[in-house]
Amino acid sequence: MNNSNLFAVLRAAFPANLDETAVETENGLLYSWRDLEHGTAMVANLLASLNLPDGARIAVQVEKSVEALVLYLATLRAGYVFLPLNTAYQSAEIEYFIGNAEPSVVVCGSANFGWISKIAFKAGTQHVFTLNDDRTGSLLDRSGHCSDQHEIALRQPDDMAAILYTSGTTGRSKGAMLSHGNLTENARVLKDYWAWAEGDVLIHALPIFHVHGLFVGIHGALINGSKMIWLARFDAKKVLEKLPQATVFMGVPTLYVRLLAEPGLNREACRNMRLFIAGSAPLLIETFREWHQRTGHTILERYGMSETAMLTSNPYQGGERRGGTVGFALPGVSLRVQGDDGQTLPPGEIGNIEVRGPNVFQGYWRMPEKTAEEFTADGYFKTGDVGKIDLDGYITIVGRSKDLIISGGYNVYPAEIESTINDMPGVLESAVIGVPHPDFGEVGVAVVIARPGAHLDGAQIVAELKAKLANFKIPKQCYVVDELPRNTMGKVQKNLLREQYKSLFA
Ligand code: MLC
Ligand code: AMP
Repeated sequence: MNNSNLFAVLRAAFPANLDETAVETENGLLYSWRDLEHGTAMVANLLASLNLPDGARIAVQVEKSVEALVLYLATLRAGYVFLPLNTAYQSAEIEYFIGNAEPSVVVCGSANFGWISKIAFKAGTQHVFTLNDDRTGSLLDRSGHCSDQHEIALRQPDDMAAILYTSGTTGRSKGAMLSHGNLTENARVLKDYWAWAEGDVLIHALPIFHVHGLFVGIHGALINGSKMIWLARFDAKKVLEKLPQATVFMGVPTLYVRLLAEPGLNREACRNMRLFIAGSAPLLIETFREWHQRTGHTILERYGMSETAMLTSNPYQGGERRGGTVGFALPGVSLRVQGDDGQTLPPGEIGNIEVRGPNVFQGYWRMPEKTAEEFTADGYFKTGDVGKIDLDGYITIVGRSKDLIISGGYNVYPAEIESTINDMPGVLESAVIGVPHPDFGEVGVAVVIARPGAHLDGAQIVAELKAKLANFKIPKQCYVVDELPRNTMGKVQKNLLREQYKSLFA
């Protein structure tokens, strides 16, 4: 029987010589393909020995390391569902994810074991392991006793491989369920579209708890049997140092902005590079142009989402990479722009982007009504992005119908920040808006009204938020004002606030 397990597909692409280097860390540690094969087998055997139920979730909040990569691959290999969590999440956020997903296994850093295990055991999790970025922790201790031989679990294309939580414009975060088929299909399409070839080397400098670093980066390299240069976190100087040994780089726009600030970024530094890919947030045309001037390379911008993996891409070859656009729908993806009346709009007109294809997710975890709301009657997923398709077929994203800020490639939902601020004593109401920022592209700014007689301090509100929410969600400024601009219906006019504060960081 054909095994549709994504790990089986990636494993089949390992080079014949397993002694070659698969991953090289910034400290010069070398992991061979055999290390990946044996390491994933050992961790998969550990998971298999736990007698977990079918479809068990393995929730992971750990610092980036090659062992964390092995844990991801081992989870696929054993046929369980990987649930990555941003290391910036604080206890209330973790409590929600663990309570909602009910993982059988939680893996966290040793330093967080105390509070995370308490949350996990309360939610019914049976096993909590630790994994640190210095190759220590109970996960490795325990799997060290397991066999390095493991038969890859049989999976069907529709079986779940991962759950990625995405925040919502209303209510709590939703877990997007992605199947082995969704991820395999996307990885195969991108391998061809971006012409991955023998000898490619990827600089992997993104976090591995979101689509970009976890799927596009890792699957892209592995399905081509390509080596990765593995950086624990993005550091412009380190990337620059590694560029001559690499051929492919992927980043959110902030990474390109920071690289451009390095005087050493020039044609010579990029002499062996084949491809620079950007996505997760809009790439400014200035960045696109300056990159071309400095390096001679044209950044390839693409567009995707947690619910769909990659949807569109500028061409690698056979066409122009057009700055300001996200290119064409990928092979197999149907993309249309709809008017508010549900009719497909002609080229050039701006409307809601809807998509269909084998990469589109299976639905939101235990939220059938939410899932139904986000699909049209004819099976298209409503992305919440607003855009247009020009006469040549290039797609441009012009905005979002969802109230969302994308800061340094991370999504921040104003509704979540506002409700946290509104729960603070003395607060009557708040509005959080996104304003342009030279480094992060966009950042949040909070505008707050106090209850009559209450005295509020913006800095104090920010300090309180820091204790409750992931750091990237914290507004960079908080203003206490007397009133918010409203329309005749009484609704806060965020567009006017955005206009008022747009030059704050210019
Ligand atoms: C860090 N900070 C941020 C931030 N990242 N603020 C706003 N937005 C961000 N993204 C703040 C911290 O709160 C902290 O503030 C200060 O910056 C330093 O923190 P740090 O952790 O040291 O920052 P740094 O390492 O410089 O991180 C910046 C970054 C990182 C750009 C490297 O944010 C990053 O890796 N972004 C990539 C996100 C990503 O992978 N997105 C893909 C999503 S997938 P203070 O006040 O505490 O000092 C997706 C689908 C698709 O969207 O299409 O790909
Ligand atoms: P996430 O929910 O983190 O997966 O974020 C997905 C969102 O990121 C999309 O719905 C878009 O709004 C945005 N996005 C991703 N790639 C791009 C891009 N190239 N240009 C503009 N927005 C993008």
